[in-house]
Parts: sequence; structure tokens; C-alpha cells
Amino acid sequence: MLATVPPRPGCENPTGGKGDVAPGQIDSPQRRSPRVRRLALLAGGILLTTTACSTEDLPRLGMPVPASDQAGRILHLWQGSWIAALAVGAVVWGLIVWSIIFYRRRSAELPPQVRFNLPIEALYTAVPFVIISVLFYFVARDETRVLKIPDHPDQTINVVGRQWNWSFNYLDQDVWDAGTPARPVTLYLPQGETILFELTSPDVIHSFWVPNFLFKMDVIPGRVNKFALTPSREGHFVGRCAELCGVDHDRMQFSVEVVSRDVFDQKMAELRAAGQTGSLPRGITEPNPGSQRVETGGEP
Ligand SMILES: [Cu+2]
Repeated sequence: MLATVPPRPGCENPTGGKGDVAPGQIDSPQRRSPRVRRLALLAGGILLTTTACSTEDLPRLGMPVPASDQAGRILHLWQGSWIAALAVGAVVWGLIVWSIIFYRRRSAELPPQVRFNLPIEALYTAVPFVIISVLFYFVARDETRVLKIPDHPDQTINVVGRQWNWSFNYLDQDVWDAGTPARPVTLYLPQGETILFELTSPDVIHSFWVPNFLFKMDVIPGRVNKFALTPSREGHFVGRCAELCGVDHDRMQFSVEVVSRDVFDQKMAELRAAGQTGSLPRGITEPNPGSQRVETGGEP
């Protein structure tokens, strides 16, 4: 036998009395239409406001200021993903609030119980598929363009990631520079020139990462990974290894100086004058003289 649920105070008569809405008016189209119109106006205003802004006006949402021609595209992809996520979130939050308000308990009467609703189930199967398809399209499109290798790059630099720093072979300049954890190396790049990077490693997997380029790529032993970019503004930037590669992973830091062509030529001349001509082998295995931990052979 079913127990009778006592009515809550204020719910004794759901059709009138304590409520401030007369019976039959709660869901009537006459009362709902002004509200719907206001919501539609609000949505239209938001749409107009957001589409009137360029992507430069949008917040970067945690991304650093782009410093390469390719980084802008990556930033736009990031911002677009956030807009899509917020739109989905707004719909979900809206549906939750709408359900809470319009389907709140009004009486002790049990609402109609249903076991399934085919249109709604088809909808929430199809909508995520559409969302994923759209995101996939934009990711694939931008990835293809960002990873495009130019036929005639202005400079080609072989980046050697090794435990525990980096070596840079400036192949077109026939000079090299190498760093240690105690003396991190500086990578010089001429602003506005297309640089082809060839990534190699003699030991374990590293990852070449300059946050302001909004890009990183793994450096894998036994293969050459390539990408190209064009530094768009002069400045000093930090570089990191983005792959946990061992005990001194955190010491695999380097600097990037994007400079004018004149300064770049001067830096290359300094390396040449220091006798750092030719290129280091892509597989460097000798101990790093600047690493205290390696010199002493001690464990961390
Ligand atoms: Cu590393």
C-alpha cells in the first residue's frame, strides 16, 4: 500500500490561494511569450556583441602573447574551443535552471513516469557527434597548416635535445652552440624569416617548447621531427623541455632571442670567431661539463 505524502505548507492548493499566479496561467503562451521574447533579444544582443569583436579583442585565456606567424592561428583555435565550450555550458546551465524553475514540485502528485523518450535520446546522441566533428575539422585544418614544411626556408636549425640541455646547429650558417644546465644556451632567430627546425635526440624523448610560439614538438631518438615557423616580433623568450626526460629534466632550459637580421649575423660571426664552426653530431653522448650532478656522479 502506498504511503500518502502529506502536502507541504503552501502547496495545499496548487491551483490557487498561496501562489501569486492564477491557475492556468503558469504555462500559458500568453505569459510565456514576453519572457521568450526577452530571452531571444538577450541572445541576439550577445551574438551581435561577440561577432562584432575580432579575435584580437578576446582574452587569451592563459595563452602567452603570440610571437610567431603560426601562433596566431593556434590562439584562434584555442579561443574558438573556449567559445564552443562556453556555448555548450550555457545551454546545459540554462536547461538545468529552466528545469529547476518550471518543473519544480508543485504538489504531492507524482508526475507522469516515462521509461524513454526517443527524440531526446536521439538528440543527445547526435549533438555531441556534431560538436566533435566541428572541433575535429578545425583542429585538422589548423594542424595541417601549422605543420606545413616550406620548400625553401630562410634558415635551417638542427635542435639536439639531450640530457640535460640543448645544442643548436645553425646549418645554413655552419656554426653551432650548446648549453649545459649551469650555462643554458641561447637560440638566436632572425625576425621575419622562416625557420625550419629539425629535432633530434641521442638519448631519450624530450620536447622542444617555446611557450610564446604556442607550439611544442617531441624530440625522439632515432627520428627527425620537423616543423617551421616565422618569428613575428623581436624579444626575449624562454624555452623549456616539455617532456619528463629524467632527473634533471627541470634544468633543460634555454633562451630564445628573436633579433634583427643584423644582430643575427653578428651573433653568428661571434660563434664563428669562437671556433664553433661546423655542426655538432646529432647524437651527443659525452657528459655535460656544467652539470654538477653528472660531474659528481651523485644521485639527486
Ligand atoms: Cu628533456
